[in-house]
This record gives sequence, structure tokens and C-alpha cells, in this order.
Amino acid sequence: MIKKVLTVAGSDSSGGGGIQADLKTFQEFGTFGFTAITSIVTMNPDENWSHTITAIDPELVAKQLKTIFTGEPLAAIKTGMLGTVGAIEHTSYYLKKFPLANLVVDPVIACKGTTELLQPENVAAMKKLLLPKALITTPNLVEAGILSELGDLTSLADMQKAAKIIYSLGVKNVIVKGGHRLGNEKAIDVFYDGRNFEFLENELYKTNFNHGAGCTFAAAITAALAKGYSVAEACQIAKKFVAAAIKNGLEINQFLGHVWHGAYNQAENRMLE
Ligand code: PXL
Repeated sequence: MIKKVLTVAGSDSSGGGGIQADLKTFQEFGTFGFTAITSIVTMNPDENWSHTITAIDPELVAKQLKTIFTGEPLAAIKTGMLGTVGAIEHTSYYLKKFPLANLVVDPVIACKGTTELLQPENVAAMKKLLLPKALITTPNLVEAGILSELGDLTSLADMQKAAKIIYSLGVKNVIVKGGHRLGNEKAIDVFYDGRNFEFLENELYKTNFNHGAGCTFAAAITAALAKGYSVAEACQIAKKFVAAAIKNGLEINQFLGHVWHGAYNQAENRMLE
């Protein structure tokens, strides 16, 4: 039976991040994707691609969840941009009613191209209602700085410190993504399971076509968990998957370029175009 996987997240109208990244990634992993849309992000080419986030009414989020949680249980759930405290509360209700081990919380606190941070009350609700139920959370450097309340993180030691603090919020595993912001030669992530640290390394690709990388990474972890991989294995697989997606990034328009979610499975086929 194909594994059912859900993303509770925002819609990225530009197609590279958010639920679009999640569904494309779920499909590449051979899982069956469901979506509960919490917000819609639009970009304005007349204002240098400035982002606007429009939240969906929490009652409509609840209706989507009710639809999705009918029938065979889900194998894994990912949360991304959550829009409102109401959406977080409804998601938490369904996680209580239908407990599952494979919850991945991608703590989307800001997206590239906007200085608008997720409201502090959303961060508080995510910490209280979602992180304690999660198998893993996947903050980038900025998000890890906010969740840990350590502020700017500039070294691997800082990332380890933040991972420990975030772990203490009740999540079973933490992976802090160093990415290009760490300013290292390599793309290094710090994985912490409450006992040991592991460093996941990959070549750092010099590209601007990397929109959607974070969502794609967390979606790949979610799909790999659904397929039965351990959380450590899922992170390794996701790292390779997103590295291929970044390496094969695509220019979308004059403002941005996306990772290509199909690259891991299909990169060679592009040569035939
Ligand atoms: O990359 C973070 C992100 C997450 N979710 C949605 C987004 C973005 C960035 O644009 O649009 C819906």
C-alpha cells in the first residue's frame, strides 16, 4: 500500500517552496501526498518580488484536516508555514486524536525575500503544541537562533548549543541546517538525538537558484520516514536529495530560481531535452 503523507503548510505561488515543494518531493519518493493549506504566499514583480503572506481562516484549515484524516492512517506528517495560532491548534488536535510517530516540524519562521517574521504568538504555539509531539525539527540558522533564543549563530559550536536547547523543548531529534549562511566551505548540518551529535556535510554549491531548499529537505525527511527509514537515515537521504535539487537548480524568472525537486531521480534525463 502506498504511504500517505501530509503537509500542513503554506502555498508558494512561485512553485518552488511550501506545499508545492512538499508534494513534488513526496511524489519523487513514491509516497502519496495530501495538503492542508494554511496560507498563500504571493510575490509582486512590480515591487521587486516582495512577498505577501495571506493566512487561511483556521476553520478552513480544520475542514481540510477533517477531510484528510479520514480512512487509512497517514504514515508521516510535515508542518511548514503555519499561518495562524488557530491552524496550529487544529493541527495539534488532530495529532492528539490520531497520534503518529513521524511528525516533522519545519519551523518556518521567515521566508527568503521577506523580512516579515512569523508572529511571536505562532512561534510560542509551535513550541508548546507541535515540538513536543515531533520526531524531528529542521531549523535553519536563523530559526535555530530564534527557537533557542540564542540569537545569531555563527559557528558549529553555536549550532550544537542551539540544538541542545531546542531538544529540551521536547522534540526527539534536531537538525540545524548550516547552509550557505554559516560561511563555511561546505554545507554542514548538525544532527542531535539527545545523546550524540552528527555532522552531515555536502559540497556547498555556489548558486542563487536555491529557493525551496529548506522545504524540500524537510519534505524528503518526511517521505523517507514514511517509507520506514530511521530518522538518522532519513536525514542522510534527504541531504543527498536536496543536494541534487540545488545542484540542478532552475532559473524561474528574472527574480529567482528554484531547486529542482526532480533532480535526484531524473537529472540525467534533462540531457535528452
Ligand atoms: O522557504 C520558506 C517558505 C515556506 N513556505 C512557503 C513559502 C516559503 C518561501 O517563499 O512561500 C509557503
